[in-house]
Amino acid sequence: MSAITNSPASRAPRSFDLQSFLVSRTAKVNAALDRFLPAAATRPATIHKAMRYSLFAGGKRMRPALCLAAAAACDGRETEAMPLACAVECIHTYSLIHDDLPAMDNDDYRRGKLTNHKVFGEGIAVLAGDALLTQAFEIAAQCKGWPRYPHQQIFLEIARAAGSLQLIAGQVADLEGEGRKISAQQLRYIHERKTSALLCCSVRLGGMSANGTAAQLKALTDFGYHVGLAFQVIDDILDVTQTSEQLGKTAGKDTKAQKATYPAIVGLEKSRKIAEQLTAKAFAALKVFKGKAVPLEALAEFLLKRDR
Ligand code: GRG
Repeated sequence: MSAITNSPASRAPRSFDLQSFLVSRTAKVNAALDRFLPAAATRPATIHKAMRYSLFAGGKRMRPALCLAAAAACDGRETEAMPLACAVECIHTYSLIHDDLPAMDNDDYRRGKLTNHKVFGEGIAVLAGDALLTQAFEIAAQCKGWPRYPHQQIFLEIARAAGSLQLIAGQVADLEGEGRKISAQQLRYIHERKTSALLCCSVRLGGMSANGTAAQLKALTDFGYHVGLAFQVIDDILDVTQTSEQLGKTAGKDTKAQKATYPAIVGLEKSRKIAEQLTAKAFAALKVFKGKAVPLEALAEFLLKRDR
């Protein structure tokens, strides 16, 4: 990945080095997650090994990066956003472990490694997912709480994004849509919940950790919603254009499972256009930050152009 350049489609200034930002923030997030989680040898060791196996399997850490960048856009301190960035990554990892189970997407590879149930067995994989979901709330409880956003508000934010009206609703609709012809509108419903809700929650939590104003939170919501939708369109494109080695998970699964995706419904070219349009909307939402949201802009652009 190279530093952002000033091509017409590129919004972040040349001086911003996204690669350094991602490398340094990933290292900080990994160190914090390591502190927050029980050590691998803590009894019962199997579950702590299984939780750590998937958490440290090499995810891109996009949700924590978005959370920290959103805090910076609102003049917040990254150290205060860190528990929330880690909480979101725990929820994301839990959802991946459960999604890979034979009862759901039935995948053998994730993040370039064997899936959790392939290594630890299905029972422990279910429990590792459950434990990471619960761990997220324990970690979030360690945030300091802010005048506009006390702990209750923070918990509500996370619970709603991960709950049966958002993340789980998206997964239910995804499961029920397999092998069926669904409309672009129904597909949008799935993407809003399965993908966009947690990405949106990540930036909102970053803003909350900076005690952001209602106007700032509204802008972050708008940004997160559109980046989240673009993220899933790109994910669907990568599923049909990249190899399993490049993705670190089984490529071509959507076609095989007869899943509705943007490439399947509108074709690859139109799908790319849609992802660009969604990213442009995300950029537009950042206007209120008057140049202080450069890392968020760079992340949105990176997510649009990513190849894995
Ligand atoms: C099981 C409740 C439950 C939900 C599962 C995560 C999920 C919902 C399904 C997995 C498949 C999928 C396409 C999810 C949409 C979100 C997404 C694209 C996840 C992958 O996120 P990345 O690319 O993964 O950020 P890494 O591994 O880099 O963290």
